[in-house]
Amino acid sequence: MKLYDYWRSSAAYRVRIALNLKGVSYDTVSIDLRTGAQSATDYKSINPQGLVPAVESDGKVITQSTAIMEWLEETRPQPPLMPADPAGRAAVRAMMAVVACDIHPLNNLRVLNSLKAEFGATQAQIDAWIARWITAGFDTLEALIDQHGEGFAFGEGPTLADCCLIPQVYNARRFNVDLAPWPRIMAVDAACARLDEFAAAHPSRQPGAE
Ligand SMILES: N[C@@H](CCC(=O)N[C@@H](CS)C(=O)NCC(=O)O)C(=O)O
Repeated sequence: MKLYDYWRSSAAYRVRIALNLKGVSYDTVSIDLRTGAQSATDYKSINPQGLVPAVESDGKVITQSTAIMEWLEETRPQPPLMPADPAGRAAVRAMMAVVACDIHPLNNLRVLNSLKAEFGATQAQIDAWIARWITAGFDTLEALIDQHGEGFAFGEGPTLADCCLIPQVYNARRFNVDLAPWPRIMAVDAACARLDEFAAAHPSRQPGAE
């Protein structure tokens, strides 16, 4: 399996965690977002959207991190990263969506570049924008973890909710967002950091990391 990856991409980081938890070995193809490699013709022939991650397996390409993780769960059910019951699965998907639909897309590189280039936003305004959407999403996740978490975001073991949450916590730290208001998220982050599968997926341990 090939993962089209970038060390600091939080969407790719989600997939790295899920691959590690499933025990799937893979080769990394690094797409350097700093040089615009994601928009090059050769990469766009893999992912027409020009975003990482993408996965190539048995001649098929799969894009979008949540689709990749759900595909992994369906094709490699052990260990399960989704609860057994439909209501539990819906709760995990809701947490995934808070990160992948309601926080991350607003803070993505192309959005930040557009705020700067088209609307003249200063770095201070960009930082406030990033913190605003992380705060809204983390307030929600804190309440959801209170309802569903028992050590991890949902239940007593890692699920796809943690695969989405932990990279978003990394992004919050990267942009100097104070995490003190969300003690439950912090506790989940600490629990996940103790697992090798999460530690090995950390951006600092990827090829090309600064
Ligand atoms: N919804 C997509 C988001 C992918 C995404 O936005 N990837 C970012 C890195 S985290 C990217 O490739 N950005 C390049 C750009 O904005 O030009 C997913 O979950 O896979």
